Amino acid sequence: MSTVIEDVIARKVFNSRGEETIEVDVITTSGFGRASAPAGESRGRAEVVYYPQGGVDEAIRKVEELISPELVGFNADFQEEIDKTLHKIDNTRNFRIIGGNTAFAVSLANAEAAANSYGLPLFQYLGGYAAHELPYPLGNIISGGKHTSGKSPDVQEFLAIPYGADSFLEAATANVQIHSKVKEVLRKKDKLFSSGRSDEGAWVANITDLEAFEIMASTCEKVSNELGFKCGFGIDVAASSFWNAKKKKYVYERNEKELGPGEQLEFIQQLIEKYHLVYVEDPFHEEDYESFAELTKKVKNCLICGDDLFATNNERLTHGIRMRATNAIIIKVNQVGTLTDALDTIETAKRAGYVPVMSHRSGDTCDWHIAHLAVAFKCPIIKTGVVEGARVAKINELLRIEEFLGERAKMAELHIS
Ligand code: 2PG
Ligand code: MG
Repeated sequence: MSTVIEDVIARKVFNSRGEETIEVDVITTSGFGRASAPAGESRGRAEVVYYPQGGVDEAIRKVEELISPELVGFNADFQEEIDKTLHKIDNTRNFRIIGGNTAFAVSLANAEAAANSYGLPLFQYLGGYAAHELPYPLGNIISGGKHTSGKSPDVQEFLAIPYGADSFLEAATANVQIHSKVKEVLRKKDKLFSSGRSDEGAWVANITDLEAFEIMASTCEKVSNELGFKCGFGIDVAASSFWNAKKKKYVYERNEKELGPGEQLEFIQQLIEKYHLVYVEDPFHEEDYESFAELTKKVKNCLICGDDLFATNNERLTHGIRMRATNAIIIKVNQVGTLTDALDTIETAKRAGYVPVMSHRSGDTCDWHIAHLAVAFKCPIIKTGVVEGARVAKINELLRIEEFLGERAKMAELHIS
């Protein structure tokens, strides 16, 4: 078998939001890999630039004229070399010449091509024999914030996590049940509810933040009791999207309140205590490391996670670790561009005892790569929605991985309570 790259081909496809995105095929002498890039709606400011000027068309041109000629002849299993070469071709800090999503698609397609050349599933190629732990699925149940419009909550995501499940199948089943029971509650609560769902497949309803908390708490408890294991819940506040830097306030427009940083901290702490939240992502805006650190110090049994805060960037994470800002980090490969960059960040996180959470984007494709990355890199949690095609693609792939591993499959170590 040979992993020598023979061709790199790029094309335009669409993501689940209907936006144009780039898809790349990497063809080796004995194998083939394909990857398409996702896109965020609530993006961190420290994320790389997705596309060069000229958008996806220009990105495709860059693959044809610059990237493909350079990579043909390389061995696909030299992932680090390939990713370094992408940086060299681009030669900027934020991939603005070739586009971060271009780098992402090439990098992931290459990893898959290498795995495929060896006849291995991607998670085994990347993680080896030791990769046999399944992540807990963190699933979006109710949407708000930038992922919706109208009178829905200001908090962007209300997320279930069945952390007491013994298998991935059990966990995924719990999330589906929570999702469907919440629909019934929303039907009764919101007379205008028409079963609308956001890009991530979570419900969009005319309710306040506090109503969403109540609904999540009672539904998760009900499903926990029915299934006989713990189903907790958490939130992605995505606070950067409603931080008003001029006023120095978090403006909860739909709930008609404004909170200063101190009040925000108190509010979040109360929510964690009252609802026993086990996961809180981006409770403060993306430059406020201090408030993150203060909250992390104050709460117990809750993951405080940085998404926009870190943007999967190793330097930002290193700064955060020095400040003891959080105890978890969202990993979105397209926030940094390449697999190697993302792996560096995951390794830094693990050395500090931070929980890496592998994540989809709100605009995603039916690619399943992150399912493999979560297992390969031992991320104890995967955030990838509950229903909707692009989400189910990852969930179903994890079910296949669990089946493939057979008796060796076990759930990841995750201590939240
Ligand atoms: C987030 C994500 C995914 P987006 O904020 O965590 O849920 O949203 O992809 O829009 O950044
Ligand atoms: Mg987020």
